[in-house]
Amino acid sequence: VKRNAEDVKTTKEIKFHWFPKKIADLDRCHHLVTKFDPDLDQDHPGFTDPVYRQRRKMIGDIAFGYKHFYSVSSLIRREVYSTLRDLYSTHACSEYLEAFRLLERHCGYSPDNIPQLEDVSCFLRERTGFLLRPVAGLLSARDFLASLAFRVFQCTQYIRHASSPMHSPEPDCVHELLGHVPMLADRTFAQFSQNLGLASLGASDKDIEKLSTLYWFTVEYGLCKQNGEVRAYGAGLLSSYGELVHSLSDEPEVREFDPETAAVQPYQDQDYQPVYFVSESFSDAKEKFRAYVAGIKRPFSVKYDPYTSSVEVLDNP
Ligand code: HBI
Ligand code: FE
Repeated sequence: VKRNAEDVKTTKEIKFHWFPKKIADLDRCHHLVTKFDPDLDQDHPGFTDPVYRQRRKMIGDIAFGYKHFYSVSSLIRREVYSTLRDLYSTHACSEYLEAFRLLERHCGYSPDNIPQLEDVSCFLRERTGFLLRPVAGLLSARDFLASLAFRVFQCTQYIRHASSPMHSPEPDCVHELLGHVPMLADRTFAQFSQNLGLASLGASDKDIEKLSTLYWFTVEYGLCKQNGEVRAYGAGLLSSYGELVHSLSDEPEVREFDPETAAVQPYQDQDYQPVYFVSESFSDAKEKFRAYVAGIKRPFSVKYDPYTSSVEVLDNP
């Protein structure tokens, strides 16, 4: 057992061991004893089995790398959560608001808590069959879109840097949990997301680029009409106080959603969007998207089988 010199402190003449003062300090309580270790103990049944020892090492590394999740991020989180929450009732679409209420009631959404990925994933599975899986950062558009085909959303788990609580250049757990998750709990929106994913499978680089731009102007920055008002449903808007306000002000240009146009509209990932697209409803967006996809050329078509979570590839006649 290795201990650092600083682990033994001195007060007056009495020496005492360092000990954990808060739950996150348990990250430092990770010293293993070497007894019964499959790498070191020749009598261990796995000692002569390199495959077993390799697997144990992998599992062990995950445990060693584990960090207590809440403490560092809860302050940033409280500030962002409360600030955004105040805007939702006037800026978010009704589908978002309904899911958000449920997430607060059943899933540990609150200013002081970061819910566990697994709890949120179970919630989504019951609502729409979407699952969350952890991802380490920004994925290629092709890989990211492909996962949507299986109703899997690749979800980052780290939080933005504390020096910039209201903005993150890359997706972080605030963006995923406050932006994407509530919308993925809506059936029509979930189907729309999966359709985007299915359209991307095996598509040309050029079509991936277009689908990715469509994703940008709908899933990330989409607006929709509700009871004569314009509301936000895009995750990039619902997770950014500044842009959420900007998008519903009279500064930006707002156009009617049309996939052909949105797929080639240049977009801005460094600043607020100058242009947004507004849909009549999700069903309307879904139908328009269906027509758009029919125009994408692939030498095959795909059919999703929900019983086996797999796609069937059919050759075009
Ligand atoms: N990767 N992890 C992650 N999260 C996203 O939201 C994401 C991504 N890669 C690409 C992407 N989004 C979009 O910009 C589209 O290209 C699909
Ligand atoms: Fe996103």
